[in-house]
Amino acid sequence: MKTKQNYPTFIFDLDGVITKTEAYHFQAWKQTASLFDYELTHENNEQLKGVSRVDSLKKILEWSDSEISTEMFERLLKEKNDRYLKALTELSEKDIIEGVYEFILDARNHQHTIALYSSSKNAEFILSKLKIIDLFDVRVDGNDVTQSKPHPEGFEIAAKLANSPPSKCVVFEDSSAGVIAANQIGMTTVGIGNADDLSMASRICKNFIEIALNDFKA
Ligand code: B16
Ligand code: MG
Repeated sequence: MKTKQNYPTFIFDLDGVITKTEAYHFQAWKQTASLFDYELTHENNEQLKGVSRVDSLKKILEWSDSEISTEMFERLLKEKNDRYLKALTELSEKDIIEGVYEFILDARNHQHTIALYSSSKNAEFILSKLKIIDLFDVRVDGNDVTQSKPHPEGFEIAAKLANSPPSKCVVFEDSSAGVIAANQIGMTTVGIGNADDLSMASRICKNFIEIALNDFKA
């Protein structure tokens, strides 16, 4: 990929930054947790944001003090994902979070490289439903990594594919796991959402209405 040396590369998270699929994950996991008589709370859900499907189920088992066989583990992962995908049936471009599409277009017009790093193995499917898959020069998702957020592997891969040093990458994340991961390798982090959960981000914004391309001028 051609380097655009003078401009930071923007790396976007998907769930919670580009579209609000987090509520669907929460509903689907709630049902899984209820099998263990465990009521999944919003605090629990904050800790599941950005975390892979496998690691999410491990956390639920830990919280509910439960142990299950490998077969059951695989079955619950599949059932959760089936519920989640069913909830996404009607997902469309109307579900893109306010301001983010316009920001990406503006950034593309100003020669910024646009990358995605999502922990989701459904990322390509979701981007297609939102009809924005072509906006990304680089896409990394849960299928490309061996270790999920808060490990920085996915951000390292995205930076490499974008031909950009981590210090020249700006990451937009709604999860503390994602912010921790990107901070670890010296990327600039912009937390999108609740300030309490994202206090380690370089900057925190409620949404993209509060963000302008000029904020990232070198
Ligand atoms: P899937 P992100 C993450 O996406 C979600 O925040 C997290 O809740 C989910 O468990 C994870 O993807 C895996 O998703 O089950 O679809 O593979 O926020 O990194 O875009
Ligand atoms: Mg997210």
